[in-house]
Amino acid sequence: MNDFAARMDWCVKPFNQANHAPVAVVNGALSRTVTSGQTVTLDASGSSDPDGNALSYNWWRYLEASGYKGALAISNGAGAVASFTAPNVVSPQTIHIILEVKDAGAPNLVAYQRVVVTVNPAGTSTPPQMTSPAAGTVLSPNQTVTATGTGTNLSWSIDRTGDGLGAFKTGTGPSITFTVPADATSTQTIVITLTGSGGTLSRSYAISGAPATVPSAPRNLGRR
Ligand SMILES: [Ca+2]
Repeated sequence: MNDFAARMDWCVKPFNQANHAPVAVVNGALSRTVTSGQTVTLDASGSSDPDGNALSYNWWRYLEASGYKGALAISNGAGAVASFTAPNVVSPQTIHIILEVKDAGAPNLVAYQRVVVTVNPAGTSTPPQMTSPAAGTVLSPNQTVTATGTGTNLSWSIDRTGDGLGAFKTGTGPSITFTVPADATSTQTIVITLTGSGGTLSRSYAISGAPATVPSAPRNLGRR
């Protein structure tokens, strides 16, 4: 009703005597992703009013729209800058926060914004991804291969199956370079295992039949 009353005032009063709605501004993204335990800052200090009215603020959770229904304490919820601690969740959950900015005009007018916060469980990260070599790549004996991946705290383990040995190369970081064993055969595979904070990923690569480089031993030895 206040909107309607204000509109009636616009018809009969000059601009400087009618009240106009404030402008609600949220500093930062309206859609955010955080981790449990992280502090989420809600900052509406950039809000304004065309009439220069004093502003009052109210931050509240829109429970019906929120996936997370548990307890949530918004600190300084009646201030321009409020905050809350992202709650513990076991799977990603959304929290919808509504900002109400009310002016001190007559009649009072209110403007709104919505911030959608997605809370991810603590202790999980994005699963690692292997960007090269592409799945299905066939490797050759003696070939130098650089494997690359994305994720956090990456470590690598390169194994040739069928040789009864463990990994022939290990390393850490976003990439690793190794050489396919010269005596690798097509009955074996190269298994690249990438481990990161978010999980472990293994991929097998076939080995082509013929060695890329012929071993340097004289070939006529043993001939009869
Ligand atoms: Ca106003």
